[in-house]
Amino acid sequence: MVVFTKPEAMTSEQTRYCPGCGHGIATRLVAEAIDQLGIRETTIGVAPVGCAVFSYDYWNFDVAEAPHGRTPAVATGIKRVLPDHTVFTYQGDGDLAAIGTGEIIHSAARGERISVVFMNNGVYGMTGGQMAPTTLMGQRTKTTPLGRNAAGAGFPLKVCEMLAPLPGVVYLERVAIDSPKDVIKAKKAIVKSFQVQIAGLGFSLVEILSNCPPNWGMTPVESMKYINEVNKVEFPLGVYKEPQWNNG
Ligand SMILES: Cc1ncc(C[n+]2csc(CCOP(=O)(O)OP(=O)(O)O)c2C)c(N)n1
Ligand code: SF4
Repeated sequence: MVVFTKPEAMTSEQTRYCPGCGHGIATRLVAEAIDQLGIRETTIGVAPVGCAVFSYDYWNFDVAEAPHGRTPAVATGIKRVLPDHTVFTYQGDGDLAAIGTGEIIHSAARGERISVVFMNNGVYGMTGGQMAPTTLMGQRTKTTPLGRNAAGAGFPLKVCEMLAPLPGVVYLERVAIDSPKDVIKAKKAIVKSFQVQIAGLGFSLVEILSNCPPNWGMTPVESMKYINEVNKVEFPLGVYKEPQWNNG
């Protein structure tokens, strides 16, 4: 009896994500979702700049690479040229919520029929753990060594809450990857986001609360506990916009 196999939508490449990094979990969930829907031959991912970029080595389907933050713009172009394909972006919080804020807001405002998988780990992971727009109040990072304070660095950006009022946005959910129950929910949300796109409904985004153990100065286990006890308080999980399936 086979109990565990590699998804067809993943290659055999060895991971370069750090041990315990949530990118490893989410990269696999995307592949499992694509296998579940049987859309591997018609899916195109868009990888960003940041640790999320490594995903293109691990996925066994077409993936384009975008300049930093321009990920939704590249996905928009691909989707408009190939409307029958399932097109998604896989972005960190530096890519999506800092340098790429304009791209994500305007893609959402236009109601582009793309899916976005948004990895919120609260820091710029690849470049060594600088503050991101999603860094928590008081959180120590390389650029906020005394902890983020409002006077100097403002408040965390809430992407789901920010995009929810836009009429072109049809589905928004915030999930996490710190427990088996949350991982199952995260996969369901990714599947739903692809289904929304296949049904032609409009823009959707799944925000995943993730970790960055080396830059948080924690072990993988401590970082998972931190997501549960701290991150989920600032970023409540849940559906921020439910799709209306008969609107298509
Ligand atoms: C135009 C441009 N500016 C800055 C950089 C440097 N840079 C590389 S990755 C990165 C931040 C990535 O952080 P995030 O999107 O949160 O992804 P993570 O690594 O945490 O997954 C930055 C600023 C770059 N590559 N290109
Ligand atoms: S630096 Fe952080 S985000 Fe990047 S692979 Fe390592 S743990 Fe993951």
